[in-house]
Amino acid sequence: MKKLISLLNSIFLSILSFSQFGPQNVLLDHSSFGENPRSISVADLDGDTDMDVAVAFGNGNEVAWYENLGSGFYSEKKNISPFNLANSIYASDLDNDSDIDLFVAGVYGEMAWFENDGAGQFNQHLIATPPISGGVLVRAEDLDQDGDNDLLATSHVPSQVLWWENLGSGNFSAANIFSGTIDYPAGLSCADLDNDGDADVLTCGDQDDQVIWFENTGLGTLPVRK
Ligand SMILES: [Ca+2]
Ligand SMILES: [Ca+2]
Ligand SMILES: [Ca+2]
Ligand SMILES: [Ca+2]
Repeated sequence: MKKLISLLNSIFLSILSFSQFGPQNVLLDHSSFGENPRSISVADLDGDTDMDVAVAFGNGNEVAWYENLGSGFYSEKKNISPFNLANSIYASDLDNDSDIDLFVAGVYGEMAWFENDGAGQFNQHLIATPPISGGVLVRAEDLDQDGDNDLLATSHVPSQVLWWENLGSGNFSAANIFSGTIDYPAGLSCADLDNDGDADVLTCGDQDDQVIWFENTGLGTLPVRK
């Protein structure tokens, strides 16, 4: 029995050792300059199979990325574009050409997607938004299951969850607003929560202590709050 316990202990410890982390590595250390990085998203932005890092800078008023140089070493910051009070960034292929584009929102609701030329050079396209502001968060997911990634956002004022259908060729519909309300949505995530094959949407209320999800009810219909 003692041998068995000892064996189990050593297996447990060896599993633990695989999940430990080394010291932190620094991509950016310009804290004295107040660039205020607020959001990150990781994807292969230059198509060389390694993971690069895109960053939204709030007070820096810009979006930028860091190229993975291999083995976890990163380039200096590569500027993509000025962006007023950039608050949230999400990497996803938005024009279905197999390279990873960027979806960005500012604190006051400005939104744009940045078309990747495949090598990490980006071209900005503005997205028409209703008057939303305050801690805007963004994400992209194929909500209507037509093979392209649609856009999602939350805003504080008014407190809303919204989505834009991807119409193809880099065009998006007007904003659709989810039914139901939540006070100051402060998180945004997607996953198939009811195992019916489509992506559902989760958020949480900063001011009303709620974590909720919206069931995706299928093609062309608004999700239903759970
Ligand atoms: Ca890369
Ligand atoms: Ca693309
Ligand atoms: Ca879609
Ligand atoms: Ca589902």
